[in-house]
Order: sequence, then C-alpha cells, then structure tokens
Amino acid sequence: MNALKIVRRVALLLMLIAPAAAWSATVVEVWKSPTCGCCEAWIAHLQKAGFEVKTHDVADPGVVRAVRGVPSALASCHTAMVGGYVIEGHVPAGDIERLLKERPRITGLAVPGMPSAAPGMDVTTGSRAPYATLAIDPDGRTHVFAEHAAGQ
Ligand SMILES: [Cu+2]
Repeated sequence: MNALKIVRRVALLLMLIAPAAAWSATVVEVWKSPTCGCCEAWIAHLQKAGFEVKTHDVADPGVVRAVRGVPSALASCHTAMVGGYVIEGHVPAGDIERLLKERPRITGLAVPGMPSAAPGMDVTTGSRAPYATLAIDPDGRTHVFAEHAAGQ
C-alpha cells in the first residue's frame, strides 16, 4: 500500500467515525461505488419508503464495510448507516423500520451477496426467489432477522 492510499484510508476513517452521534435516525447514509446501478435502485426503494438518503460515492466500498464491522463473508455492493446501525446490501426498508423500532443490541443488518429478489435487484430481475435478512451480532456471528418468502 503506498503512502497516498494510506492517507486516503485514514481520511475516510476519520470521516466515518466523527459525525456518527449527530446522525438522525431516519437519514440513511450510503457508501457505494460511483458505477453501482443496483445501489441506486435500492436507494430509490428507501426513498419511496420515506427515508432520507445521503449518498457517498467511494472508490472502495470494502473499506467502509470493514470499518463498520461487517464480516467480509456478508459483503454486498453497498454499506449504509442509520440510527447507529450498519446496513449491508439490499436490505428491505421494512426491515430497517423494524430495526429502528425494536433497537436490538446488534451491529446491524445484512443481505449478503445480491439476492435476485431483494429490493433494488428485483426491479431488473423480476425475481421472487426467497432470501433472508441477517442480523450481525456484536461478535460478528449472525442470526436470521427476517425471512422473505417468495413474493414478499
Ligand atoms: Cu447490488
């Protein structure tokens, strides 16, 4: 890793850590690569559900994912923060609403990979294949937060 890359990573870390306490619960901050189309479709899904979304285009969303405590096995195309929780991938707005209402002691939610029927993917695939939203426990383990059966 060269010096410029290190400087960039440190700057990103500071940007991520500093303003966390001031974030409103209903503003979703999203970090994604500038070319991610399905990320945009997921953002549109959140906005339709009433969330305010602040988008950050970054060269390497993987850095954000690592900093926010998302195990790499759960990786998807974008990482978001809302109400102090991390949201990895195409998590349905309804799951985020439930998360903010119940406020469980977890790190956040993840829909690993890019399931074809998850919000933002479904618009282009037309898929209704079942998938699950996982809760990320503070120790990095996961448990099922919500099952999304076909058509949900
Ligand atoms: Cu995606």
